[in-house]
Amino acid sequence: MPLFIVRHQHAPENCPARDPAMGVMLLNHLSRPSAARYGVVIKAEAVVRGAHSLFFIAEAADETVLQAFLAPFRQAGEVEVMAASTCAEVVASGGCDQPAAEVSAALLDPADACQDAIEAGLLVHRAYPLNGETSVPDLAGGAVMPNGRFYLRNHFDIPNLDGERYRLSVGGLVERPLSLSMRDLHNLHAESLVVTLECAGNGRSLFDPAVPGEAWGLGAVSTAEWTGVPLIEVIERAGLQPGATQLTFRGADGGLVEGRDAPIRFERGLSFDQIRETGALLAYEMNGEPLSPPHGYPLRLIVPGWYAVASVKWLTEIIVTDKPCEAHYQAEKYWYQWVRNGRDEREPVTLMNVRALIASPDQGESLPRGETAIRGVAWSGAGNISRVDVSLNDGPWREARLVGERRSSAWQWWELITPLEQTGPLVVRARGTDMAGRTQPERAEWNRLGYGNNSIHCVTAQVI
Ligand SMILES: Nc1nc2c(c(=O)[nH]1)N[C@H]1C(S)=C(S)[C@@H](COP(=O)(O)O)O[C@H]1N2
Ligand SMILES: [Mo]
Repeated sequence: MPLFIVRHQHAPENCPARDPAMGVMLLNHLSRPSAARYGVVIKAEAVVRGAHSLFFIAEAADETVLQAFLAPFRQAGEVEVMAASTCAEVVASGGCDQPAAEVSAALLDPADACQDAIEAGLLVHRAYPLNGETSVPDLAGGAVMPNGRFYLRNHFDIPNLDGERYRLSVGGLVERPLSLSMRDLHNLHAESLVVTLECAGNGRSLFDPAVPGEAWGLGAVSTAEWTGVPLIEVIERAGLQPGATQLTFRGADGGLVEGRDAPIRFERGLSFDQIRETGALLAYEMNGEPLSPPHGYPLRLIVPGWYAVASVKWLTEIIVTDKPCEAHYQAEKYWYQWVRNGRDEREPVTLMNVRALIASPDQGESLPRGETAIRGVAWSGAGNISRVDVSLNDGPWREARLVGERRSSAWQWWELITPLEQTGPLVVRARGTDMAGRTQPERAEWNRLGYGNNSIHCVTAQVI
């Protein structure tokens, strides 16, 4: 509903509140239930002290509806009605002087999505497309991340799909093309997997020299329990034609991108071997709830172990082919591009690098002397975490304790309890190692698009 700011001003000698009966009448008129009878929603109201002016913020279907409600205030003085926007709307539309963007029913209102993300505690980087990261201390919550605080990475507007009318189509080199409703998918064998998703650009802002792209800090990572249908089962139902080796996954979102003339859809590809190795899932639930629109409602792919770009949201089509996918986000983005010995080298972004993050203490936090717990999470796409080592003030690496269940494809909790005797700065570093024997470098190798930054995390706290 449209938003308005109303200002009511009266002459000091006519202050209606001086007359108790009149004051109470206006107070009742302004109450939520009374406003609701006029079709007006009052968000907040306040009087400027000593200035005989009242402001309030209200929603109404249009200005006429609001004006009808305002009659008693017009009798008591003047009334001014100003069309207004929420702060999120102004940011999403690109400034105070920009008209509010018209949002088609097929899309989620970007201002609402942004407002929800901010209220849930995400650190929003951009309102359009909506990108926000989880705060690093929040990584040390429960075993999974609450859905509202799970980071968000979008390349385009967020589709607002209708789950009732939704169909997943499976076509291309198959024997029986499929068109599956959500009900069909719910009737197939369901599986739940706890999987950590990390954006390949997580930590990008820490590359030096700076690289283009979303300037993520370290919170573009979160873990959830995903429920859905193993992808391989759906593919087996469709049956493969000879020569079929590859899959393209197409999302409902799209738009214009650099280097392509026509609008594209968000697409990624995997080979059959890759879907078998990863145990990819067609997920419809996140932590026991239906996916929310920003996380891919009603269906997304989850590719355990891979950087999250592979986990296509709002999945509407699976196309079986005999050639690798050549989509923009497959062929032009998500490649490591290194300059090694003066020569260009490149490699596609696939499995997540091994990485440990320190959730507590937080950067700049003050810690009392005495025993303290250094805590965090660690994960790798290539296997379980085998150890996490912690170093304090450049001292020797000490092995932290791994806490909780060991799950492949989900982060591992770790902690080190240690006494802090000296006051002053405390430099904490943490380094993860996985079962495949991979460990973290002091400084990850710089690459043009800023992917896979798994430099050792370092936090400086103060012991007081
Ligand atoms: N359809 C679609 N799927 C997508 C994306 C997207 O923009 N569109 N972004 C990808 C990237 S780069 C990441 S990091 C993850 C983010 O998932 P989340 O927003 O649920 O955290 O979704 C991936 N899947
Ligand atoms: Mo990403």
